Amino acid sequence: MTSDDRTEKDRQLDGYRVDQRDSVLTTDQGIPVDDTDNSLKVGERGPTVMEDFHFREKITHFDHERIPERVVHARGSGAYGFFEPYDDSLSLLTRAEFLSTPGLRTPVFVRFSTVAGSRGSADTVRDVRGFATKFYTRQGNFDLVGNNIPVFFIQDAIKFPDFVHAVKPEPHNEIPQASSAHATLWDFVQLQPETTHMMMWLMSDRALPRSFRMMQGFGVHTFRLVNEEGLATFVKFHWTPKLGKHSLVWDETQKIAGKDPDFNRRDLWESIERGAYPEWELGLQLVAEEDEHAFDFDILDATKIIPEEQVPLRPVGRLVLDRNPDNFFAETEQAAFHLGNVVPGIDFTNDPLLQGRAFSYLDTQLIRLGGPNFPQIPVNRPIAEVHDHHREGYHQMLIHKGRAAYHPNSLDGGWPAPAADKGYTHYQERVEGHKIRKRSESFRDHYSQATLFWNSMADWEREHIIAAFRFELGKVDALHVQEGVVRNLNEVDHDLAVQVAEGIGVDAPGPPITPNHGRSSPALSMAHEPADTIATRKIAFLVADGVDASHVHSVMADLVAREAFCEIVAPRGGAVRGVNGERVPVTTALPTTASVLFDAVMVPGGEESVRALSQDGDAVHFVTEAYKHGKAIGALGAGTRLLEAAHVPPGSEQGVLASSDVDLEGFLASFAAAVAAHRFHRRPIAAVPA
Ligand code: HDE
Repeated sequence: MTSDDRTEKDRQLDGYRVDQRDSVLTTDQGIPVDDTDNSLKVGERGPTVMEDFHFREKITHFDHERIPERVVHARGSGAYGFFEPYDDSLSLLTRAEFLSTPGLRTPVFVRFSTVAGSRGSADTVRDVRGFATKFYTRQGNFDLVGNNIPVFFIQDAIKFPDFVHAVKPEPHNEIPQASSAHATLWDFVQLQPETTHMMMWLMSDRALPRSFRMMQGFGVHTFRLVNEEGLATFVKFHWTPKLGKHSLVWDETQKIAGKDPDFNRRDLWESIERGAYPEWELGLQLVAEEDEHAFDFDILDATKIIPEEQVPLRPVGRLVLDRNPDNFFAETEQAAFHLGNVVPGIDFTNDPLLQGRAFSYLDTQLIRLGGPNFPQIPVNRPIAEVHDHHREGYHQMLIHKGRAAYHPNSLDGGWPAPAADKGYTHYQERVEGHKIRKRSESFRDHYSQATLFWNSMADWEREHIIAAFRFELGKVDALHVQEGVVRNLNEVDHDLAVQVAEGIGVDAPGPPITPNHGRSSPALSMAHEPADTIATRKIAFLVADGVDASHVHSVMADLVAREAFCEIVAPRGGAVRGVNGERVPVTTALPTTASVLFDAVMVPGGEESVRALSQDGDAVHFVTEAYKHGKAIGALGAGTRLLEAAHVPPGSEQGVLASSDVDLEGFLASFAAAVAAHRFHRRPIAAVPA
């Protein structure tokens, strides 16, 4: 990156960065330290003396290094980048300049997260993923604190503590970690049918993203855009990944959780380090104020989507992440997102979930970051100027000059003064009503959209959903809870409920109260993703001594030209010997890796290499397991014999490409197409022992 490409936020952070190269060790007071390996003692065998200020300071700081983790979304990883609108067309609808100034690159920090697990939990658990974006706009910070699923579990924020207590590890024994497969969650679910739609998404492959870079993001709530005239338009925010939306399969995710618990975090970090910058398109669903009631659901209900077939996405700009943080704690851990951070031109609606969030996010930072001055932490600081009458508080970093920390004042010239027409003006919505604790009748239908989701799935997506329900409910140790969930599922789709009931061994339900309405929304399925790129897909080349190095070179050159990431995997590290004595450097040794960490496998030829691999249980398992998980598998020349050893049947329609080397061009094109297809879900794998 040249210095000209740097964002204003990046330059601001320079003032806080500390480069310790060529520096001597000092205390926090700047006193040089001559020895940090031995405490100050009376004689060589002690005792240690109290006056050892360096020892005291070192231990004290260490004792205080931890802060509370986030109460939800504790595990996450972040990156910086920018947002750029395509044109100025939104200027008619919103005062938000960052959405409508062509060429204006607004710096961003994005944090992705899981929800239920604690900070050290595995990345690939079945869970919702957070997708929180802080836009450092010239008009102040705007935080779009979204998820990778467009609906939520509950309709009213007052239910959030109940829901989170149910999904988190159970309070008596703190089991299970980072998993919804336990009785308390499903007890809550069966008693609170508003969760049904979200549970359909959670049991789908959406909860198992292959990469943060390959998942959608959603603002979830309906917000408002407000223009210069004060006119509003309802809006839903959508992030669409440039690399397409892709998921892992359940068996794979469980194995990755052990092999590489940092799988998604590493993937984000590595792709940015390699210059393959993740990118999303921002799309908006816009609904005129007068159409608020034009739908058969309430647009203020966060358990509902607006189907894209009804209100198509309007593409408005792109988000690019191009820089990893320098320090995880300072930046990613201390990043404080707040749904209440909006800029002029973006406003709230009366969605009761949204209203509650507007309180919670500020409140939670006070305990997590230890006081009201957390907006001064470098990652949280706006690039817009900040002037206020707030004073003091823990960790105050600023030296406010002047006498008058109040408004109005005459002693400091009346400054800082209200911004008049440049200021944030709340949308003047007319509201009236009785003060009541009640849910709107328009929030009552909990099943129609769950059915819409189910109807929109491809057959393999449905199989995965049924398997997920069977797994999760199979872990529930209370029969009445299992039965309660099946009763709710029956109102989604009878066949779904029957299949889940059969799998967990409870009685199949009778006919539902309301039969399946038969409608679908193709945009909800992941089966229609274009298979047009293999960029950043990880491909393992399985090799041993005696490998045909020309196969390695020609196939790898082709895949790299298509922007795939290739690794040479061999029984040991270092290098292997090619069939003509050449040195082939090894990227990863088999004992340190596994097929689950790759998207595809390539087995080059070379009699000796393939013979060795066929007798190596790890190598054979690598291929069998990749087959089981639906991954593209290629083999050239003698390499095809490793597929035989792994009992993997060749067949291009199922993504297994074995070639005798005659038509390399044809092989390369078909292999790349198979990798781009991501997964082959129709393989007969029931009996595959991997
Ligand atoms: Fe959050 N949520 N949430 N949430 N949420 C938090 O704030 C809360 C909800 C989301 O990377 C907390 O700083 C309430 C919906 C993300 O730092 C907390 C309700 C959506 C993140 C909180 C919701 C989200 C959080 C915990 C119900 C998707 C991580 C730590 C009304 C649109 C942000 C923190 C990051 C984090 C409260 C529901 C997304 C406690 C009360 C709906 C991505 O304030």
